[in-house]
Amino acid sequence: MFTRAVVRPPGKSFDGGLTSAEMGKPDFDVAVEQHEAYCRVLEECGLRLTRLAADDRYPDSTFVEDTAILTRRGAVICRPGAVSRLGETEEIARVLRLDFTRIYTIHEPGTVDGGDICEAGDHFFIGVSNRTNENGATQLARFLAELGYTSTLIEIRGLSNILHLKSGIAYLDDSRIVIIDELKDRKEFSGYDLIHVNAEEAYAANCLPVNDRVLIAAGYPGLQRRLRDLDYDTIVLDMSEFQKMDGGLSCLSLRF
Ligand code: CIR
Repeated sequence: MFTRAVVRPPGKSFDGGLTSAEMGKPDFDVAVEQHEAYCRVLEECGLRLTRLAADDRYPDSTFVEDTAILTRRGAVICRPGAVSRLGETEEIARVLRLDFTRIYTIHEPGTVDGGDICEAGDHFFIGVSNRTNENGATQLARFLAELGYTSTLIEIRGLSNILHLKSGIAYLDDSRIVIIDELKDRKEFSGYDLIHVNAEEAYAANCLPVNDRVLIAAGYPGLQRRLRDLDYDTIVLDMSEFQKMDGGLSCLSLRF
């Protein structure tokens, strides 16, 4: 069960962030409203939020997930793969030190974006992407091993349609993984119960289990129906402005 989360609303510079989506500029006011709705839902799921102030120096800083990996046994401060995001970890590290006693840090030349890390019980999938390099992935695997977790590296550099591993998979529970077509035949996922998301709904693969609910982006009825049929209690959230900046539901919080 999660009891806490760290969030940060988008700042005025939000539309200057990195993106590959050709969906137009995000509307700042709508983004702030969508973020607030997201925060309310996390609270409804029982989480107490640490709300950081918006930080205009870092346009992508609302995507706090990329700055750290939080586990029950300790935290790892990331070293984001985009130069413009490197400074985001400073304040996150300060905040996490208040709650975590075991904290590791990814060091140069390693890079790790939290969006590439998918926790699946006591196992972690680590995406090696254009943001998370092999050096960073290997450092992280070592830290996780010291914390008593196993991990597997998943190569995703050949996939042009996802930024991070978690853009394409979400671990629900009971060995169940929501997964896009491009990843469903990877041997690393062969022991799991896979819920395929078709190409038109690929964005929805980044859904987010929070305690006994599953948050899902609005506009993806196929996945929503599948989850409901499997008895998941879903909450639908409009994510349009974050999607324009390549962000999804998981990116907007650090849960623990
Ligand atoms: C970036 O390119 O870094 C941001 N515009 C989006 C980050 C999304 N984060 C995530 O998927 N965990």
